[in-house]
Amino acid sequence: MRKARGAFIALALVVAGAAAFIGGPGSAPAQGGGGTIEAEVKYNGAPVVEKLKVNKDTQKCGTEALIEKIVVGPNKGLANAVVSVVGAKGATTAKAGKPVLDQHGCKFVPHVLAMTPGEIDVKNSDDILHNIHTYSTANPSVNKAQPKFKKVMTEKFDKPEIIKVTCDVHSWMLGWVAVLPHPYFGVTKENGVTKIENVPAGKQKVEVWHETLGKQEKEVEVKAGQTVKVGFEMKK
Ligand SMILES: [Cu+2]
Repeated sequence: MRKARGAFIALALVVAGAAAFIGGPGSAPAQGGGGTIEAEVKYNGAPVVEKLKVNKDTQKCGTEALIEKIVVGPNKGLANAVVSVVGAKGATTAKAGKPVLDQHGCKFVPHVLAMTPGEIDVKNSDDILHNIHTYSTANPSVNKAQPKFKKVMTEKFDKPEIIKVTCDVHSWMLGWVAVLPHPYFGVTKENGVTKIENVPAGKQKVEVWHETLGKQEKEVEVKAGQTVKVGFEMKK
């Protein structure tokens, strides 16, 4: 009993000391001890872009649609890959700002969008009729016309999953929305790179997902205030 009380007092002193340190003059609030993951995703192959003749709404859509299945940058960087920390715990805060999926030039922009659960604005910048059709299983499926006068429709994706999005008016239109349970994610640009910031320190599993090349996983050690680099090479 005596021993336990002694331990309690010691603990109380430590806690008080830590509190004094955190709250001390000039000390910045702790950032949760997070680090940065810089992921570089490469693809050692040729880009895959299919072309399709368009004969509908050509004044907005053009006469040729590009279906970009594998977009590769000049240094073999793979674009449109979602990089996320699997099972990351800690902050449950959503990313700032409502995500926007635009329909512009009869394409979904961005082609791959990642978000935390919640609302998304689906825009129609084209002045023609589009239709939003989602292939989801965890979230209710959306299949709605978006006439030209309906500039924005707000939808809600509450459950984490990767959702395929199409438009039934323009068969080639294809987009992806990755709903992730935490804010630790990024989507690669044409250099194949994305950075994930404020990731809780410790061993973390990093996952890459690409619409045609599938998934890969690697473990990294995240250190507070530091950047850890991790490289992936996706294969067919
Ligand atoms: Cu459309």
